[in-house]
Parts: sequence; C-alpha cells; structure tokens
Amino acid sequence: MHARTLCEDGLVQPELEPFATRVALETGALEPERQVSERRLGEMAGLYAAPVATSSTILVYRVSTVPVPERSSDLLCCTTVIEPGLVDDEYFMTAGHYHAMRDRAETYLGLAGSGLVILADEAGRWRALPLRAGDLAYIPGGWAHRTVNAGDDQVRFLSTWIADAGHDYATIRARGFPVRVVRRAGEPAVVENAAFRR
Ligand code: PAN
Ligand code: ZN
Repeated sequence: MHARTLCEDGLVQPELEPFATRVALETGALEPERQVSERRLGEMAGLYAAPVATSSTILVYRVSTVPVPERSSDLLCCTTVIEPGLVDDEYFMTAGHYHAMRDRAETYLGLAGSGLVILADEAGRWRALPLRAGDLAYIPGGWAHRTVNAGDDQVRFLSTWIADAGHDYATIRARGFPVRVVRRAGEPAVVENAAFRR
C-alpha cells in the first residue's frame, strides 16, 4: 500500500474529496466541463487510407475529460463524441493508441450511436466489439484501441482507465491497425488494411 495514504493508526487517509460530474447523455458533454480537446480531420492525415488535406478543419471528434492525478491509484474518465462522416469510404474514427504502460486496462460504455471498437495486439491479432448505447467494451492491457463511427448519427461513449496509463499514438501512426472499417453497399464492413505493418 502507498505509504502516504496510511496514518499511524493504520487507517487509510483519503487524499481527494469525492466529487460528482454529470454526463449530459443527449450531448456527451460533462457538467461542469473542465478539459476539452477536439480532433480535426487535417490532424488525422495519414491515418485514413485516402489522402486528407492537412488544412481541413472538419471536426471528427471531441473528448471531455474529468482531470484527476495521473497515478495508478486513480481512474481517468472522459466522454468522446465522434461525428458521423466518411473519408472516401472509410468511417470517421479516433486516432487510436496503445497505452504507454501497455498493461493498463480500460472500459468504454456506449451512450449513443452505432460504433465499433477495433482492437489490435502487437502480434497483429485484431478484434472488433460493438459500441452502442448500453454496450460495455472491456479493453484489456496490451490491446491498442480505436473507435469507429459506423452509423449516421454521433457516437458517444464514456471511457474509464487507470490514470497512469499514458497514450502511445506513435506506434499506431507508424504501423496502422490490421483492419479498417469502410462502407460497402451502405453497410459497415471490416476489411484488411493493406498499409498495416506489424
Ligand atoms: C479514450 C480515447 C478517446 C479518443 O478516452 O483517448 O476516445 O481517442 P484517441 O485517444 O485515440 O484520440 C481512451 O482510450 N483513453 O485511454
Ligand atoms: Zn485508451
């Protein structure tokens, strides 16, 4: 146990005050809102199969975070809202990452929309999990993860993960995922990613 949290009498001394945050289910916003980041299409050039203008300011997703100390005894939470859209035939998605501390797990709870979580491990295995309202996706350590908006409405979900995990985006940027999610005859299809490098 962490030395700082133990009193002389052996009782755990809490370090943080309990607090409540509202998740506005109809928008994915947090109330109060403290830390918001937005990912625009131009920043995602190279992640989609088709070329993307680096100047594009089209909003792809927004992340609202509940800030807490980034240590193993805390949990980070955020909501993500992915807009509906396509880049050529590839659905809008998050950048995707491994956790910098590879063994750190995470859960996603779907709040709205029709999403898919694409997972991959460093041996090149992949999985796809559904993410609609009420779906809980469990992301064990060692699996990179990316969320795809495979529908026509916003995808909104709540993530919770061990707060010292950190994010490794560079590995995914260099290698990609083994699969992509594309629209075929109006329906989402998971297809091999020709550009994937193990
Ligand atoms: C999520 C993601 C969030 C945005 O909270 O960070 O959905 O995706 P990218 O981080 O890939 O841009 C999570 O997995 N946190 O660890
Ligand atoms: Zn993560």
